[in-house]
Amino acid sequence: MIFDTITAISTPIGEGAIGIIRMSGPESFEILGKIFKPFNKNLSSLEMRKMYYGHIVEDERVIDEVMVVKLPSTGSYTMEDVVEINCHGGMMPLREILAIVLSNGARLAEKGEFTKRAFLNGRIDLTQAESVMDLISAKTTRGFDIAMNQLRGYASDKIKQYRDHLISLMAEIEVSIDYPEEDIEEITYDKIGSTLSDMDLSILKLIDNSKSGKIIREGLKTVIVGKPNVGKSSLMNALLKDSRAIVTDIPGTTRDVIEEFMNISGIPIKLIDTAGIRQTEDVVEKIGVEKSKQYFNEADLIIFMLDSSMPLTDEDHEIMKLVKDKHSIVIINKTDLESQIDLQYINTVLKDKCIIPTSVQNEQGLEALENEIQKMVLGNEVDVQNKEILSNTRHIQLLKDAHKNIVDALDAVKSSMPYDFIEVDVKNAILNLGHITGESVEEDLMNTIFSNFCLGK
Ligand SMILES: Nc1nc2c(ncn2[C@@H]2O[C@H](COP(=O)(O)OP(=O)(O)OP(=O)(O)O)[C@@H](O)[C@H]2O)c(=O)[nH]1
Ligand SMILES: [Mg+2]
Repeated sequence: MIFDTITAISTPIGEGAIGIIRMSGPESFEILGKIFKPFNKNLSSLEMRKMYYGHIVEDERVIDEVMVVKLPSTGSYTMEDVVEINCHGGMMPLREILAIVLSNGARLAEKGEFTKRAFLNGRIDLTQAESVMDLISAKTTRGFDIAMNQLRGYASDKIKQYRDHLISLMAEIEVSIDYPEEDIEEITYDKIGSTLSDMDLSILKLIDNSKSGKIIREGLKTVIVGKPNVGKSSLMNALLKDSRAIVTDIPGTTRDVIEEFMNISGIPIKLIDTAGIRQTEDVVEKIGVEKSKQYFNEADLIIFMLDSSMPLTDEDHEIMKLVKDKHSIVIINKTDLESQIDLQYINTVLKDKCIIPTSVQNEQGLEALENEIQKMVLGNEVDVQNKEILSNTRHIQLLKDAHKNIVDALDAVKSSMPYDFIEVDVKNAILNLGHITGESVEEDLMNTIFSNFCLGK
């Protein structure tokens, strides 16, 4: 494939010691030749993969002192000729040099275009390309490890292996349909069934592993709910060790939703403090309460807070009903005050929940809460060392789709449907798996994926 030459500033915006401008494409070296004056060297003598000191010049005017490196297409990120210009950090040198590169024939790269080229030129598959973005945005070391394993292609290998199995199965089925009279070993329902059952089990296992992968990548959405004034914002602040949310003794203090990330043993927790749920006529608070309910529904985990210093109210009862069927932890707060709450009742109604007494004010019970959250996430033993783990929602959904195709195919086998029917499901499974690694990928999907990247990557 022939491409034009793209360029972008590859370091973050803002002041820094150095900044890097990158070019990739067939004209990279030629453009460099027009704008770079190496110190004590001839341009033609510059070797690949070596850094050279010199000046970026425009019409004899020196723009900046730089270090420059040329990377050949055989060993670059994009598999094209690449030039990296290390200049002084800060917006002025970076912008000026970028403008010069552009005026000498390069085009400004779109978001993610360098990585897209690596994909299009076959250096990495789509799963690996997407993991590059995960690496950049990883919030904890566990998230980083998963993304790194993905970049190394462990998950892709597994998916490709499944896909290859299905392709050979399909080939066998097809031969039986097309050449029934030929003297070849005939495929049987038993054989198709056993191949598909094996596949069914391994894909289910991968889906199961990946549940924790998604949490580690995106954070466990943890929503603190409760009636007004129980101490939700105080808990948020205590867990973050920061006065992030406003705390007062006035019920209805929090009106908007506050979100912050925290890290519990490498699990990113997206902690969400919400407005206390109650009936209210206040227009602003009402919107806040509606939002709380919406977040409640989308939560991975609910922290339901009660105030031990007062008897249960209608609001508590209402929330309790909602919490029952949710993944949740119950916090009985303000245990430093005299207890007025009916603990026995709570223990009965929420008997299968973990109930933790706390005094957020005295920092009591917080450790127990953190331990419980950790146990809940790692409970189904996320083996992060497990290298074959998918963490990206798009991948997991496609894997689930492929799994559904296989279950359908198995059903067709069990009811001895004609081979054509089975073949359709197998074919769809192959397509869905191919979408994960990019073996079969449409243009617009590809564009959507790469547009999520940052500029210059
Ligand atoms: N005695 C005692 N007071 C607490 C404790 N935790 C929080 N409070 C107090 O309870 C009051 C309400 O705390 P907030 O954290 O604002 O409560 P909230 O649930 O966010 O309230 P809304 O935002 O109005 O829904 C404040 O005066 C806190 O200082 C505790 O463990 N013990
Ligand atoms: Mg609050």
